[in-house]
Amino acid sequence: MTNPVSATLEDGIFIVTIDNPPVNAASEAVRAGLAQAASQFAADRSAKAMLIVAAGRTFVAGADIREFGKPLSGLALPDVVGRIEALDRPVICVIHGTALGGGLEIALGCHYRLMLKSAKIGLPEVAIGLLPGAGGTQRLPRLVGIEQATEIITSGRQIGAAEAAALGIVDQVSDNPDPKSAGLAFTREILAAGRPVRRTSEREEKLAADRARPDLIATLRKSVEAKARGQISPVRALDAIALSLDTPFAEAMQKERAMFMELLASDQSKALIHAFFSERAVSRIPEQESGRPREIRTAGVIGGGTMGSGIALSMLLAGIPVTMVERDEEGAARGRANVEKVLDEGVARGRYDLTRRNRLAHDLFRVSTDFSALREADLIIEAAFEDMEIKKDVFRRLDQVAKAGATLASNTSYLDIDAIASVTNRPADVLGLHFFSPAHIMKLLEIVVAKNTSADTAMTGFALAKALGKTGVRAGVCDGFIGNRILERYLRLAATMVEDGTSPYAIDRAVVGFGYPMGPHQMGDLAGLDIGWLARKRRIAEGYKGRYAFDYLDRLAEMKRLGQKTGRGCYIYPEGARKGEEDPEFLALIEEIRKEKAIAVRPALSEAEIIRRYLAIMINEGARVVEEGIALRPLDVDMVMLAGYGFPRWRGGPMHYVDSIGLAKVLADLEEFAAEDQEFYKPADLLVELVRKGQTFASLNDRS
Ligand code: 3H9
Repeated sequence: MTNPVSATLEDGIFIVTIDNPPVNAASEAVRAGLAQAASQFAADRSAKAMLIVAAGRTFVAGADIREFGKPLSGLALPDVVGRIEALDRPVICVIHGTALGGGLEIALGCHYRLMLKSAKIGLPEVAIGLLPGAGGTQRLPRLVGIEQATEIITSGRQIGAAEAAALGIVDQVSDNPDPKSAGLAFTREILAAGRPVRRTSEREEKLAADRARPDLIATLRKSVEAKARGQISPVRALDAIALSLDTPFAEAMQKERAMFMELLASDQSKALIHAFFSERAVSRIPEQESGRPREIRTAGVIGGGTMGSGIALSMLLAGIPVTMVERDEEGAARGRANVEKVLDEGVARGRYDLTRRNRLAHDLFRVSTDFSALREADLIIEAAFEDMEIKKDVFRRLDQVAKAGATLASNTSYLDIDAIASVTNRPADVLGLHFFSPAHIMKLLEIVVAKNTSADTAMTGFALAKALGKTGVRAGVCDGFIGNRILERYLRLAATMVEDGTSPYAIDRAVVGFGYPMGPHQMGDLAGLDIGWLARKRRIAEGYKGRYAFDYLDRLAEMKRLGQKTGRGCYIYPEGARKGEEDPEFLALIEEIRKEKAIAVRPALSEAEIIRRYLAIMINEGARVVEEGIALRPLDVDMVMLAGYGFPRWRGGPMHYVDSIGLAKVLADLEEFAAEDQEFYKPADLLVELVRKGQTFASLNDRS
């Protein structure tokens, strides 16, 4: 094992450097190296202080997540931090890049902390189903108090230098971009001032104040539980934080460790770690072998409606200049107004100031009615009306004006990219970029690689996703790509269950109970019921196959009860409310339709039964999407459902989830349901094959 931790003595300062690329994770070797350095410093009486600094782009980004799931080997991180804190001369660290999780916990074990201005800190363990397990739940409350510590630990958010200093987590912020020289200067200051050893674990002032607030933990628990929506790690993190009030430090550390180990063994942390690695693995695509992304300095967007303006915004917010082209002056003005409205909201919410807003709205953003305004654009995204002829017309015109080497994309959510590309003389430069509404917020970007899309073009799509801070997932061409194709299945299932006798409200409750932020009817109301209605009309025109059960939603759309925007849809929204109330008239309407269609109504399904069906149909379509090569791997399906469709992240996505409940069980469920509708529930060949071979979906994740 090479030692990633080195130490030198310079001018009486014992400098310890951690060098474990790419993110200096606290692996077994790093832990051993730090412990060894601490012993060396303890023995070297000529050293007046110890300075911990990291090489490369960041301070320690946490424990080594790759070691999780394997038996602990070597020293545990909390012990290493304890040894550092116990040293009898000042220990200082300098934070650059990101000090996250175990990385920040090492820093909290130091006696003084310097942070570079550009750096960020955080305890994001809850995001992977854990809690800070190297003293974070005990030391942070001693610095910032219980309330702040709970907010920081249960949100897992990253904190900038100014806030960290204001909260008292770090002692000083430095403008010096070089961690080592900044750290040395700070250490000399501390020595010159004769500042003493100051152990975080011995600081009691903040906790003393919190002990005088008897209801504090109970109040915090209510809000943490509500936000966690079924995820256990934030709630357990609060349990651990609460120990700091009444349990001696050493004993609380042992309990923190036990709770950490309990979470590490949980299905939730396995699912969240799967999501963490899948988020990174999705960008591993076959095209990276030969393709190189093209630079995107300027972009164009066709269409200033909801999608077009959202796409323009997401690029503007990433600093990419955008020219938006609309049909006429009125459309252009509307497009600009859509963009500016959201920018104004950003100012009102304090996300950025007026200067930045004006820079984005005026220096970086242009609207035009002339396609030739797109002549210089490196990337042009079409977000016109969802109609093949309109799209083809747009692409013919783009082909005329776009410069050679420009990337041409369509934001279609289901149309055939090959057909769209075929009207240009450069199909290799064409791809699908399927954004989700609201495009400047939603994390998912489906990158649709068509038959003729070149590797460079595909890679450009992925580079764009990264620049926009989105999760790009590669999809092949089919109706609905990955996400909407699976969505179509479970919406159809929901409609069938309603027609057959189950309340739409029970379905929403079951789905929310599973961990989704909302159920299918709440989602319909939020998006606008006209959207699904129009999509179904198209499907009917193209020849809808199978049982049609959406009459109850079509009827609402016909009555102009379109959801939140009209104050009434599946739910009633009292003036200004975003949470709907159940509507007895809607239930009566459903009853009427059941009678009209002479449906043999069955007893309402239980919530467990609703979920059993919901998952079976979702997983089955996920398997088909993988089998057909529309998704590269099961993990790509998981990322789509997590980043774009609200599948609870702590369940890892449908394909990870099915591995944990057993493929054979889902196959048996499908075979049972197939008695009701042979075609709808027909098991995917891939599912059948995996069950036969006794394999999991995870076994397919290694191929790329
Ligand atoms: C913890 O600390 C528990 C303790 O409380 C208690 C212990 C007892 N380990 O994201 P990137 C890999 S829990 C192993 O693309 P960026 C990552 O997979 C941990 N590997 O870069 C990728 O590999 P590849 C708490 C890690 O610049 C490569 O590094 N900490 C780890 O966009 C580059 O990563 C966290 O949860 C890790 N900890 O973002 C922080 N982190 O190239 C997790 C990264 O093979 N990490 N890798 O795909 C992050 O949030 C981001 O990676 C970071 C850099 C912000 C650091």
